[in-house]
Amino acid sequence: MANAIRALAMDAVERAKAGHPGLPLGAADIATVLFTRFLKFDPVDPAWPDRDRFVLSAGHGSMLIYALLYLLGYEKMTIEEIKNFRQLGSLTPGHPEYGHTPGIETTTGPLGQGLANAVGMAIAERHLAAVFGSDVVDHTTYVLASDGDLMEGISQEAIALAGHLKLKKLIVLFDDNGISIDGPLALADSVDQVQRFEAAGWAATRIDGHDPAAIAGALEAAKRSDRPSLIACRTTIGFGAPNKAGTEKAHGSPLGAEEIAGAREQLGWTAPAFEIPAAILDQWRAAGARGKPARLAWEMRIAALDPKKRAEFERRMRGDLGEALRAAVSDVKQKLAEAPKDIATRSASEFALEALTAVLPEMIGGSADLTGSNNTRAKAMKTLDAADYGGRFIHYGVREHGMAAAMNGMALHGGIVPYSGTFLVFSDYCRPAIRLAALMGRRVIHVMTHDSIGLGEDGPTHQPVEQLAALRAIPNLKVFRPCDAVETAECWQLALENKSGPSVLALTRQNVPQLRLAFDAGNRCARGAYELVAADGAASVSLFASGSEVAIAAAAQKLLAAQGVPARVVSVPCFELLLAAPEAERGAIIGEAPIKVAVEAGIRQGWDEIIDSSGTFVGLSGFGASGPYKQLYQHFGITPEKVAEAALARL
Ligand SMILES: Cc1ncc(C[n+]2csc(CCOP(=O)(O)OP(=O)(O)O)c2C)c(N)n1
Repeated sequence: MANAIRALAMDAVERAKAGHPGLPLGAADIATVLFTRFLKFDPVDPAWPDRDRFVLSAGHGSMLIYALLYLLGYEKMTIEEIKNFRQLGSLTPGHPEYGHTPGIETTTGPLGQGLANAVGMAIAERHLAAVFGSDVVDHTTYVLASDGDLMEGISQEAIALAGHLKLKKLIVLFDDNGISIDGPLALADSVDQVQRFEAAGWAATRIDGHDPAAIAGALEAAKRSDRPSLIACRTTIGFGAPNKAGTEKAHGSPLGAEEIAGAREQLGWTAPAFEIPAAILDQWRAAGARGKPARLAWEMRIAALDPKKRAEFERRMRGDLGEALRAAVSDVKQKLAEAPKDIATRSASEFALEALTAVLPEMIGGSADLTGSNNTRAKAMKTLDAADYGGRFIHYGVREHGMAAAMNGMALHGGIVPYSGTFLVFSDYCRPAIRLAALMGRRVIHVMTHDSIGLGEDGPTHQPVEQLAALRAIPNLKVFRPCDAVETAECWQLALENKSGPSVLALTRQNVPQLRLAFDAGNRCARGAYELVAADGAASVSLFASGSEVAIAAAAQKLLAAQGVPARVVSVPCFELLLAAPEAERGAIIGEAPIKVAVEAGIRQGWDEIIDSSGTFVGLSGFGASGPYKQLYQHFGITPEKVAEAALARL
């Protein structure tokens, strides 16, 4: 049965003239034992909520999972798809893509991410089991990880968190083949992975990854463990290839016709390319049918649940927020209209979160050791830890990358809307995971505070300058930078309603005045920008700004008015929404004023889409500095006077 995987992998890579045969050939025995005897799944319903999750963290070995999906009888994975490996539009892209191929749990390829996603999936499982009971949620998350996955720094964050949280239903199978692209691992690495995982609180063992009995024994032990488990499986990369096995030559290129012929002989595989002998295919299909009774039994249990509980579970798995969100946001805005708050937007976010987390139990918050600074913890939230998986706030530790990737895993698992916090400048430490959330279209929300030189004395290492532009460059990511407490509530609503992608909320450390004093029933941020202050008469100047600089623009507008220059102020909390608005609406928001000035305490990049290259930008062109924030704004010339001057200079 394992040789069926091997044959499909070598033949598909050969036909595509590109791909990675080494891992599927080496890990075929591990995968065969796992998928035929342990993994709980049903090809008839790839999205069955209580299925076990399998993450191929080493995404370059994609032919392993494609071969499995075909052999097990996933309807869409036909032999034609296998033949079309790596071709445009096929279900068999170079690296596994979530949302594209049924049966793929997460998009992998950037090494280490899948492993960290799996930690999030395992957290989601424990949490939902605590909330809904093990009758409803009871599954295991399996990972196949390579040397490369374990060399990446993110793996340390992920395994430390998993060990700390005692995620006993997380099992990592390490394809311990001692080979990476450059050659033997010994060129670059001498870590004892078993000891490393043990040090992080895992159960860890080393076995022969070509011995089915040893693989099964280790999996059985792992399933009984009270800790997450690592099974280091000694394998030979390119197993079966007569000359290339055990060498980097098997890693990432077609084996070649001669080597494939030799492998067929060595493996005793006589069937032609892309043909699986009926007896073997039947065995695989029988393995694929194995999970159906478990799925049906689960469906019976769900059907027998208290209807309210069942509806709530199904709502959460669908990711619908219901009416409660709108009412909660409206209530927050009413309160702000009655008693305006001149507070930092991070505090405004906390104010909104108190209301939102109260009505949305699927929100799981957290912070990378900056809870008090990010204001992400609502008072009623209990800590989610090994003693109480039912808690809703995760202390991720100083692990921004692992946190962001675990959040992706929770969002992929379903039933949870993860949000968390760090400083905006450390978005760089989260970026690879944010990019994948955007690529996969998953709803994760990053609260990123201390969003400019406005953080003051911590100085240029902590002052984001290029991060807003860099985040805005990621497709399908929404970057919100609200200007006051009301916009903060509105942006939270938009982030939560953004079901098909991640969002970043860039929030201030320093206080800002509440600029929106009247109650608006509608969400004025929904188009990404809007006229906050109208000009007295036909505007000759449009002032655009985001976040803390909107108040500066509003003050500049008054200075200009005093000089008889009619100017309007446009608040721009979200570029992406503005640029996606229909042209006529976008045009109306941007307006006709001949002079356009943008103000943002960051670099100019990106603003030209709004103010054109002919517009004037008041912001930064280099790093910040250490000092009290008001002095920094003076020092860098981001003041109402300078903004007014810049506009006047253009008249
Ligand atoms: C973050 C990241 N860096 C680099 C790569 C390119 N890359 C793909 S596989 C690989 C290493 C291959 O070694 P290993 O993980 O042991 O896989 P094997 O050779 O056993 O298939 C590298 C560097 C990548 N996919 N992701």
